[in-house]
Amino acid sequence: MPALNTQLELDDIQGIVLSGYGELPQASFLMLAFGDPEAARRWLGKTLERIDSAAAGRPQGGSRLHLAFTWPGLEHLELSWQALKGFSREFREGQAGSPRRSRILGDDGDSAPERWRWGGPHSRAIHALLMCYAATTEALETLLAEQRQILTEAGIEVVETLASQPLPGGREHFGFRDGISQPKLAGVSASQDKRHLVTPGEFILGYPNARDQYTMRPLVDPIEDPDGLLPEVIQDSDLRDLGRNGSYLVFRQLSQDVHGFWSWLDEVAPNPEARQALAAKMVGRWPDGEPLVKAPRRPAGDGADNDFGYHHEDAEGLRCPFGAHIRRTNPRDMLPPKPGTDDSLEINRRHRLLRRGRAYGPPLAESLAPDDLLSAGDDGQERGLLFLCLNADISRQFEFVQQTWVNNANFAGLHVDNDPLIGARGEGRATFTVQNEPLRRRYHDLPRFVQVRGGAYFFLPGLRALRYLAASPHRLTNGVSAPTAPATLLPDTWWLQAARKFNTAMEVGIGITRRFTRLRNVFDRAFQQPASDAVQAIILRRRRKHAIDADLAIAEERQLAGEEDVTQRITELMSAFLLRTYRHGTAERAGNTKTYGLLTAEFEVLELPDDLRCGLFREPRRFDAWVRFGGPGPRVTPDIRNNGVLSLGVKVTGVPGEMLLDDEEHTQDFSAISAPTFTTPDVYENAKLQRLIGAGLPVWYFLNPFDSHYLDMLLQGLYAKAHGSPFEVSYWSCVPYLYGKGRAFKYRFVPLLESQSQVPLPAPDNYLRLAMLRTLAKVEEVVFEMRIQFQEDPVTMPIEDASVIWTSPEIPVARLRIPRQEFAIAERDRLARELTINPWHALPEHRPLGNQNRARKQIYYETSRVRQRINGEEHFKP
Ligand code: N7H
Repeated sequence: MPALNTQLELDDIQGIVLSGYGELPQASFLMLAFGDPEAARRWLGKTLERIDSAAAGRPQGGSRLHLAFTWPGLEHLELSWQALKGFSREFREGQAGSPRRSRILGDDGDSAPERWRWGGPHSRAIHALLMCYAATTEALETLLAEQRQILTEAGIEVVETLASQPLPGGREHFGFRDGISQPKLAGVSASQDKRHLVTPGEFILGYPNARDQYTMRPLVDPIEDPDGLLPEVIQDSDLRDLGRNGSYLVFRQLSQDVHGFWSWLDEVAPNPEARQALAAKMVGRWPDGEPLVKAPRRPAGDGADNDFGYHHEDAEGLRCPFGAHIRRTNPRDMLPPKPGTDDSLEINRRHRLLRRGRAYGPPLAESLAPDDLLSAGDDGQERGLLFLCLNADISRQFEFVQQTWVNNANFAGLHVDNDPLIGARGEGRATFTVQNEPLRRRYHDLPRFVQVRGGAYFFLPGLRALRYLAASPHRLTNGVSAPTAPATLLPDTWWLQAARKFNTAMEVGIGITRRFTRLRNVFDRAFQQPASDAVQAIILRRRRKHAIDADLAIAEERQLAGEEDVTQRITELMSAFLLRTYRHGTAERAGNTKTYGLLTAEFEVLELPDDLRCGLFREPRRFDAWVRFGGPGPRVTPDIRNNGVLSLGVKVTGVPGEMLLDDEEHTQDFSAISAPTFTTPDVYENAKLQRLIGAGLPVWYFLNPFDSHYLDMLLQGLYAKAHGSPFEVSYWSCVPYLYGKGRAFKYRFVPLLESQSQVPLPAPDNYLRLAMLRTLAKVEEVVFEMRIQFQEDPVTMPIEDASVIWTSPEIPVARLRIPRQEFAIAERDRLARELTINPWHALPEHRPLGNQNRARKQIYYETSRVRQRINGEEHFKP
């Protein structure tokens, strides 16, 4: 067995992991929903002081508190995306998270999550579990009153209180002694019994597991833990370990039909002795806990012994049936292919559970004796087990036990049975087989005795991890305004879920239309211009009617109220998105995310008439330049699934003169997209869009009838499509720039390439890059003409509104020549990630104008720094 000598950090492990707190028989479990994340963190900071570690030893009376979180809870505490992603899939998905999960667990019929009282798809989201233990009812009352008060003050709602009720003699409601058999933690327990000895890494994260490997757990980049709160990863890595000393906690409220159980037994058994014996066969132990393997016929009174195996003592199941509850849930040494050997025990060791359950509800009969339970009749009261268990890998441990052992009809050579006590019954009823000589005996029509009423998966962090969760999330921006609420702050109501589904459906729908590219091209030739003119006419009518911006001179800007706050908020949203999304070394841009290619080029200023000779265009000459062709964000997707708007970034180098930004010298950048209007008319609307992107609802931005952007949507829709090649698209600046004193211009890069590439179907993920490669293999150079147009009227050609297309004539001023070259290489892609295109890398003569340009100064600057920081890169100066 590996790693027996692993030294556990007891002072960092929550006490409940190492002990079931038999000394504290009173317990209550509070399911919590957070309000404001900041308040929740403050509450956590205070509460964690009350949580005892395993180093505190077993409790001597008094009370104890422990804390665990669901994945939505951790998200709500604004844990970074990188850390959130590190949790196991089943934990992220949740116990009721998918039909597949419910099938694995056997949660169907009355036990289906839709019917759960809590934790189901229709109930309030649960963020955390506060576990309260006490020696006496009074002590528990006091503890609960005090905790409720603190919770109320922190704006935290108690969604559900699950009060346990201890039963006499350590029994559970069917009348059997429970909690006898537990795995023993190697290095902690004195036991040398290899049937029970298990390496702690099977229950506690951050230690080697039974395979001598580290179970998957959340790790975070050191930049996200600037105060060094978390332990370092033991393996060879510079990451910090958020999982270490934590454990996954499975919680299920299992109601027991005690009357149903004993009356079913009464029907099939001829007398009280036979009734009790059959019940014992179902459990695998006599009511007092004595194992059938040791005392098969009747209790010998030797007590709740756990020192037995199955293969050598009872290979045929004649003493304890194969299908008995304890034989299914812990088959010990009977597992194939080599039952009875250490190998068999080793396999078994990968599926152990540390049980921490407690009974709830009043006993049907005080004595819990079978005869009394039967004669008590049905009192209609709810009772059962608050099943809690700890494990390092929910899928390999708890879910495996449920699926492969408890609910598996083919367990141990059986074919129609499942766990007689706790098994799911599907549509019908189950069978229970009792091996016997000369013939086995089969019992039919077992109803479901145990139903699921609620459930959730929790993460029970180590104490340092709790401290980390309580600390404010590390912000990279200098924080004037509070960041807007993350998506999960929106109540997870049915309509929001429906809206998300609608959003996805719309995106899928748009994606499908992308596949009809020829039809689309025909449509564009006929309607793109007239439709765009019509939309523009509507926008202009409104502008003229209200004489919007009529008071401004040509090239004059207007500062909008609150513009800086909004800009700050967008910057923070985007920075947070980057931090959440990317691991070290992989961060991409928050917008214009995918790089189709970064190429070298020549920027050739044309011979111009005197009145156009200004700034970069002062004299005809050639500059070296970089050109980046990119796709929309915020994620890197297959090209056919992008939103159909491509982008162009040009960085002209060696430009003489003082520049507006000082992080680079002598670079004049241009940036443009494949639509003449920008997605949002101004920063206010942009902030709304960013927020809805965060909530997974970008489509709502356009369709919300109370705050619609139909016209913007139409304009975007007219130009957004599956393009054949980035070399064959026009790119518009959308927003204006200064052209020397008193003049404002917009520009467009127009492709001079004749060819028209088709979108290949099915489209390879990077078909746009492939199209560029194909072109550069054929032609010596690809040329774009840069054309500019001047503002002629402040109302119909506004500076502050990017949804208006200017109609003044276009004048060619430069050519962008891209020679044949090899660009699809790793080095270029790395460079593309480092390169920052910022319209403020500009000569003062070409100062960016308008609110969205003003916002871009900060947004581009800060998010590129965040990106570079995540990637551990310096700012790249071309
Ligand atoms: Fe079980 N019961 O009272 O009948 N369980 N259990 N359980 N159970 C055990 O050996 C019971 C449930 C395990 O190591 C005993 O400690 C009831 C679930 C495991 O030999 C009794 C419910 C799961 C063991 C019960 C219930 C398990 C075990 C004997 C539901 C996991 C240890 C006492 C209401 C998926 C086996 C003992 C071993 C023992 C009962 C649920 C697992 C009496 C009533 C959901 C691993």
